[in-house]
Amino acid sequence: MSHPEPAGVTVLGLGAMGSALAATLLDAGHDTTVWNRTPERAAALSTRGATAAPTIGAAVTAQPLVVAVLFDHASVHETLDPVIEQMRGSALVNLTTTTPNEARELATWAAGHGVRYLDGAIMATPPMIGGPGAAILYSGLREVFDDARPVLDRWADSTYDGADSGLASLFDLAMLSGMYSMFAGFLHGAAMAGSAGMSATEFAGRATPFLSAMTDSFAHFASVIDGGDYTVPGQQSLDFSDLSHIVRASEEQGVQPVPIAAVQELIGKQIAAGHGAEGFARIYESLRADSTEDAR
Ligand code: FVH
Repeated sequence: MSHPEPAGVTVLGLGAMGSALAATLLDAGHDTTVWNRTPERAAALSTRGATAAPTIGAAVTAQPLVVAVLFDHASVHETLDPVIEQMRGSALVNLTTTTPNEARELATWAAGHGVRYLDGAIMATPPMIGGPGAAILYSGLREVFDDARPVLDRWADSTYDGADSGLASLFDLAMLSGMYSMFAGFLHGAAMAGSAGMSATEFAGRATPFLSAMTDSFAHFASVIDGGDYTVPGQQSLDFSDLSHIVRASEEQGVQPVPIAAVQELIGKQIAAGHGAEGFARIYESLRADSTEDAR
């Protein structure tokens, strides 16, 4: 049985992430063309077998699949605006972090020049690329996802989230929002314990098992939200969840209560609107996009 040749790919942007993606392709035998605004950054990959394109025009015409791993939305336009007409008929997979609307703008712009666009959001650090635990979300043209799948799967677990090009970015940033809020909560706790002399290392050792166990609550909150009934039995009520004592304790210790005060504010609004007997998950109603709540 014959196996198809690994597809040729151009990688634009050789920062930490672009270099990791290109190196993984080279290791897997793909014909890989690379380009970077600062050309010196292509040297290490050239040694490993990549072709360093001398110009952006040469880069985008060298292969039928072009992958952009640049800094931000503006840098994608700055790089590709001058050569977009040369890309007519190509597929562009953009792994540069953007907002959902920026991704949609790029999809419309690309389509206007006959370029088939797929947006991607990387949920991994550069050393994770090509190994277990790496995930990349995609949205946009399904045909690009399907055609490029043998390339995409070299890097990470690939998930297609739909035709709306903004969805990969949206789901990525939603998860990062959860992550950073959790990190801020941990750091606030470390500052509270630190006010009594506990090292952050000791606090991390003690907090990690507790916080990990608490993530089991996500599924319970989710079923209450999706069921739309915050009065179902077995929930911790908003009245019971009053966090003003944690805010006070933080202030007493001279620690800024900002992260926990933000949560307490959401709880307080729901209680003031008459929902104190309902479950903690009800603060979702203050946050969600199409909320008509007075407790916003
Ligand atoms: N590194 C990570 O852990 C995260 C994981 C999640 C996804 N991000 C996003 O991936 C994009 C690239 O990230 P990176 O880590 O490779 O970033 P840098 O090492 O800073 O490299 C940036 C590259 O972008 C080039 N660049 C910047 N501005 C421009 C521009 N105006 N025109 C052309 N190229 C530009 C830069 O080139 P140079 O400075 O070497 O000349 C680098 O190649 C990013 O969206 C992350 O959010 C990574």
